[in-house]
Order: sequence, then structure tokens, then C-alpha cells
Amino acid sequence: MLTSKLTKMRMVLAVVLTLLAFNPLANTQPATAQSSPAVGVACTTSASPNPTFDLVAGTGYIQMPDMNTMYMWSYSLAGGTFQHPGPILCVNQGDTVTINLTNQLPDYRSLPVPTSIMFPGQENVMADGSLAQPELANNSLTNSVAPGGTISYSFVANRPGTFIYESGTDTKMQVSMGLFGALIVRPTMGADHVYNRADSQFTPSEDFLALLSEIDPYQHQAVESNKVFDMNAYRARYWMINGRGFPDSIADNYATWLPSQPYGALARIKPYDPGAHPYPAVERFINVGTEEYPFHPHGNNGLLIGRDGYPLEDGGLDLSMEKFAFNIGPGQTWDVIFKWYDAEGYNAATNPVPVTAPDLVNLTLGMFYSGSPYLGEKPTLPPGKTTLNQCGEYYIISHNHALFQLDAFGQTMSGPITYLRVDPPAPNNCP
Ligand SMILES: [Cu+2]
Repeated sequence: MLTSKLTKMRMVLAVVLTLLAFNPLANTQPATAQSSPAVGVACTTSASPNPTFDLVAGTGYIQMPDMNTMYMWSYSLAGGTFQHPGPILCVNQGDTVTINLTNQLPDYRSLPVPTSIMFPGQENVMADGSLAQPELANNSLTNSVAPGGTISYSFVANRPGTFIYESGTDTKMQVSMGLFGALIVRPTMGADHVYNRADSQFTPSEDFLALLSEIDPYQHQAVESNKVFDMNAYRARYWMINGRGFPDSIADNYATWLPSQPYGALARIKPYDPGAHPYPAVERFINVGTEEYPFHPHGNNGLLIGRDGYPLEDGGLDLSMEKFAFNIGPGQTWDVIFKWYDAEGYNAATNPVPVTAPDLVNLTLGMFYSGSPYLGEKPTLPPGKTTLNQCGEYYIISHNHALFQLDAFGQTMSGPITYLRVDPPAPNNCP
């Protein structure tokens, strides 16, 4: 009896051990989860208070708005598909964040390419258990890792806000090849706050990112074909928002026709309502390029509440400021909250605000126009006109105001343009 019990236990143990040994997720992959809202920040998360992310630095291709294809270097999730930009890492204030980086970059001009991640704004970053140090020999601002190797970075995310993570190695070259991503640290006050300030509370479904970058296609072509590129000749010809150019930028997150560019930049909000929709939206601007990007939302100002992970305050004094355009410098992050007011309270029955529409011959009806100047109205359009408007919503352009940057290698009205979509207040027929 005892013998058979022991045998049984041994058998069970053997099965369990076999299962453990063959479970590919048991040891190699940290438990990360990816949120996939149609619009807004699509976070990659891992369990608090010790979130762990396995990233690879590798190569792949993205699609440009002029139908060009661009060779990129980027960070992706280990075991996942190539993506650009890197995953949006969302952690909580106080978390001990571990990021394991495996270098899968190919040799460039017969030389191995070391790479790294640096975390601007994070203090006491550890690399493989020791305080991270610059490596002069590798032209690296932090500890790098050789091709095929893995390095483990960790830090305590002490301050809430919006941050960059990017290559610290041969930075001018590697960051412009695409090695960057966004890090969002949620404050202890809650994930629906930008900072530990009650007045930084926002609507959770209205958390948006504008990660602004640029590309010199000649640099990328040279690196792809193993040729010399003189970085002094660098000149951007594409400007991107969340790794896409307009009109791809307004497509949903994870649009199937952009398999390597998961992040859209459309902002979709509802009008302010003191009861049903009291809190603002937040837009997190990041500039990983080489010059200022003066981003300009049409139709409304925004309230700048923080920069580089610091709330604009001084000893309790509120230093936030209303801005018409956001002049984000290279390497900066700006956190902006905004509300959209249905100021005149239009109602077709009870408050018909008088507006005389111009004659049809004097009108150009845009593709997203509802056929009415009133939010929530969707009348019939003239014969032959089609619209992408779904339910009487507004679309308001938002773009980089350095207009020469609204370009894709000579194709104008592209680049870092997106829309703010304002849905009618509920009840509405919006999908
Ligand atoms: Cu404009």
C-alpha cells in the first residue's frame, strides 16, 4: 500500500516536473499584459510592485505614409513581433522596474553593434546589479550589451509622469534609427491622475500619447545596406507621431495594415459635463527628435501641468499654464490636460444656435464633415458626397506647427498630424 502510494506520488511529481520543464513561459517570459484600446495609450504592463519587461533591440520595417518602406531599429517585446516605437511601458510609482534587454542588432560594416537603454529622469539605475556607468570605449552613456547578450536594468520609479527610454549608446545614430519608447509612471494617487495632485485627475479612457520623432531615409538606407553614413549630413525628411505619419496616425491602435506600428494618435473625447464627464483628457507629448516640435491642437488651448516628470508647481503654488501651442524641445516630455466645452449648449429643439451656412458653391465638404456645424447633428449631405462621419462628431486637426515638418519625403500634409475627435454627449449613436 505504502509502496503504491509512493509510486503514485513519484509519477505525479514526474508529470509536474515534465510540465514545468516544457512550459516555455515558466522561466523565460515575464508576465506582461498589453491593453488594446482602439484609441489612447495602449499600455504594456507587468505586475506591481516588481514589473519585469523583456525587450529585444532588433531590426524590422515600417510603412511610411508615402508608401515607402523604412528599415528601422527598435525595441520590441521578447517573443513578440517587431514593433516601432518600443512598447509603452506603464508602471506604478514606487515600483522596482526591471527591464531585461537582449541585443539582436546585426553587425554594421562588419562590426558588432553594442546597444543599451538609458532612462532619463530615473535615478540610481542599476545595470546587472551595479550602479549604471557610462562606457567611454563604447561611446555609451550607460552600460551596453554586445550582440547576442542580455543586460538587466532596474530602478525604482520614484516620480510619476511621462518619461522616455532610449538607447544610451552612440545615441545620435541609434536613437535616430528608432531605439526609443515611452515610459508612463502612474502616481500613488491613482492611475487616473498624472501627478500626485487632485487637479491632475483625468478621464481614464482619455489618456493620449504623442511620441514625436523624425527619420532621415538616407541614414536608414545606408545602415540597411551596410554603407557608411556621415551623421554630419543627417537631415530629417520624415516626421512621425507614435511611429506613424498622417493619415496612418489617425488609424486605430493595432490597425491590421500597420503590423509593425501598433500605436495610433487619434484623441477621442466627450464634451465636458459636470455630472457625467467632469474630468479632462490628458495628452502626453514626447520629443525624441533633434529639434523643437511646436505641437498645436486647433480649437482649444491645453493646460500644461508638468514637464519631464515634474509637475509645474512650487511649494504648493500652481504654476500650470494655458498654452495655444506646445513647444516640446528635444528630449522633453510635456503633460497637458484639456477639456472641450459645448459652450453654447446647442440643442436642435430647445436651443437652436443660429448659424447661416454659406452657399454650397462656397463650401468644401471634408471627408469627416457631418453636414452640420453642430455637434451631434448628422444631416443628409449633398448628392455625390460621402463622409466618414459616424454620429455627428467633430474632428479637429492637431499638428506640429513647424509646417515644413508636415511632410513625408516631399509629400506634403503628412507627418505629425492627427485629429481630436469630439463625440456628442450621451446619449448618442456613436459606435
Ligand atoms: Cu494649424
